[in-house]
Amino acid sequence: MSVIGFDIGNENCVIAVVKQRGIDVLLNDESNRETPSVVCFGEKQRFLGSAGASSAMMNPRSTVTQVKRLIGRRFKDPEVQTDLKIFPFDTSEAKDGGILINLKYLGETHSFAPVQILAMLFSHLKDVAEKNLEMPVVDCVIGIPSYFTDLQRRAYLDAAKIAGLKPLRLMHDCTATALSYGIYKTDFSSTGPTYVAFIDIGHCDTQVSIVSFEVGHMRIVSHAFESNLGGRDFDEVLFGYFVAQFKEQYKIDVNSNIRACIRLRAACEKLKKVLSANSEAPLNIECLMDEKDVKGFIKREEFERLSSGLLDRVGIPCKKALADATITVGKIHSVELVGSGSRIPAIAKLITSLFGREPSRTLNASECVARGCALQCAMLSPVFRVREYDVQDSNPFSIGFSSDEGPIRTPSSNGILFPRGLSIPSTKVLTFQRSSQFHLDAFYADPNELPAGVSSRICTFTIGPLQGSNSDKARVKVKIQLNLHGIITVEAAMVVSGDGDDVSMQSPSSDASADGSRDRGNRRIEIPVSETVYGGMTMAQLSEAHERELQLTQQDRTVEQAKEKKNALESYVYEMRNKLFNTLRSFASDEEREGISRSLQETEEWLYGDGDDETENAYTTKMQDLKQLVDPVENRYKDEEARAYATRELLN
Ligand code: ATP
Ligand code: K
Ligand code: MG
Repeated sequence: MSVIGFDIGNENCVIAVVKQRGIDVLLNDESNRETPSVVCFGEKQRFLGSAGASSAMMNPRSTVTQVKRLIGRRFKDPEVQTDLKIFPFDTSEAKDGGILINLKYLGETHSFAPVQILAMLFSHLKDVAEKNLEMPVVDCVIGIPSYFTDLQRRAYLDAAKIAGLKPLRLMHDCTATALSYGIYKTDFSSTGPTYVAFIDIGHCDTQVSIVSFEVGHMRIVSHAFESNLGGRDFDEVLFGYFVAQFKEQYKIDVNSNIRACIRLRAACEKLKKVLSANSEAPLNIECLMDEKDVKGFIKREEFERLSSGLLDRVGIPCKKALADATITVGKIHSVELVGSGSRIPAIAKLITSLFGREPSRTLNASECVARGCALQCAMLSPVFRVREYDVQDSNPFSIGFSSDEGPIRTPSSNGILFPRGLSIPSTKVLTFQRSSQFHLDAFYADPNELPAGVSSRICTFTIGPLQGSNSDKARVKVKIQLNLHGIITVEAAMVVSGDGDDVSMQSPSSDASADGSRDRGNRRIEIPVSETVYGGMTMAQLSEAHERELQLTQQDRTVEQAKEKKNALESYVYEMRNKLFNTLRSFASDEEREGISRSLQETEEWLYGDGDDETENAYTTKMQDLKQLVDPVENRYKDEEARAYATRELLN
């Protein structure tokens, strides 16, 4: 069993694996360490990852990128609407308020939920990993942004399940990075914690965590984020600049042409990268639109001036993380800058002025999340031995509960059952006095902590019916967990009866440590619990999606196999034509040679005509027909070869 870490980025995915001698990053089909997060629907098959990126321009409207932005979100969410404006694919609102992505595939329009598209990406990465390792990949740890809501986390688990993966943990990106930083370090002070700031600037977001390290132990002190600020926003600055310039200079409106938009955006991203290493850069696109070639040019200074607003915003989560950690800049031992979006030189400058020291680049900026996830996977997997290391993550958003009788107030925590900053995982036990089935609602208690537009509802648990209680009011204990993925679940609910000792009788109350030992002498009967997640998938939908994914994979395989057989037939035609006039020449009669030659010619013509796009079976049949003619000649040649060999052996 392998232990794998996945970093699923908006732009790139990375797969890491723990081996006996260390952590490896796996290469994809094109021998790259990063795989584009692209799912593209061609006319007859899907193209995933690198293949998706290469096919994107041919299928601009049926290529999905940045699906992570849409996962577990509502169509009407203003942030989603802003994103959808720049995505070239068609979308609509699903019945449950979610998002549907509508794509042309096999001559028809098909609709997929973002979770299904994400599953396709997972399934591709799983495939890449399995090919590499030559063994099944199931257990894994997946990196997620710390600002992901309960629903987004559940959607990740659903996508993983559809793809046949089993995440042992969804791990916050910066936590994974911090783990890959801390586990091998032995030079931490033994007199107190060492504080390190991790700043991850990706394609779409910026995340900051302050982490305290002690020997054998790390603890996340604070998380902060800006969910709408990443490399992509810098591309948009350049994009806007050139759209305006080209409107004036070439009288073209790039925004009116999807293909031109995609090409200009891609060119701007390249330009941005060039500007990271050079003080100026040119932009040239042939035939951008209206048959016009365009030329542009920008200096780094100008780019920095245009993006000064974005640069200022990078500082906001950094300051917030420090404030939440209640430590001053002076206490920070080092600032680790990761994520490829951070390669813009002006960003490092800004961080330097903010923290009063240059950021370090100790870690591999694009691989650290996947590496940390792989390490965590090894730590959680029973089949692997890793050095003892304690990772304590922190709850990003305060979570409260209410029941049919109103908000649940606990004496200690001001109505909030799982406060922000609480360690993950955590368990709480609530006690109620009830005579029948009841509901518990989980919700985010402080909208100010959440990304804009996110609903505060999490889910509703139905507790009961209450069996085994013969009194009017039964004592019901509900054990609630903020689990390792950062998801709220009810672990168990039970009716407790008897005169045994119980400290949490006041109804309702919270008591994190109430468990069996306190209830000696009591009888406990477990009662059913069901959950309703708003916008989540039901078991039936999940298994339907799984079936669908299998069909799509089968279709891709069918098309791929036909292509392979076609290639084989093509090579056979060329090889035999060559052999027929060389090695095989003296083994065929004139008549045979003519017949074979004619068949080879016909097959070639067929391949470029009617047979250009045929089934696997059609190519196999053609191959068999050819072989029937060629094999007797080839066999004569082989027999002769064998005879000659035997004679040589005899003589020696
Ligand atoms: P996210 O974390 O938002 O999900 P991601 O993990 O895919 O996305 P990264 O791979 O860390 O993101 O970073 C991708 C971003 O980095 C892109 O915007 C890309 O243009 C940018 N980038 C890559 N190389 C450079 C460079 N040399 N200079 C500037 N930006 C760069
Ligand atoms: K990445
Ligand atoms: Mg990232």
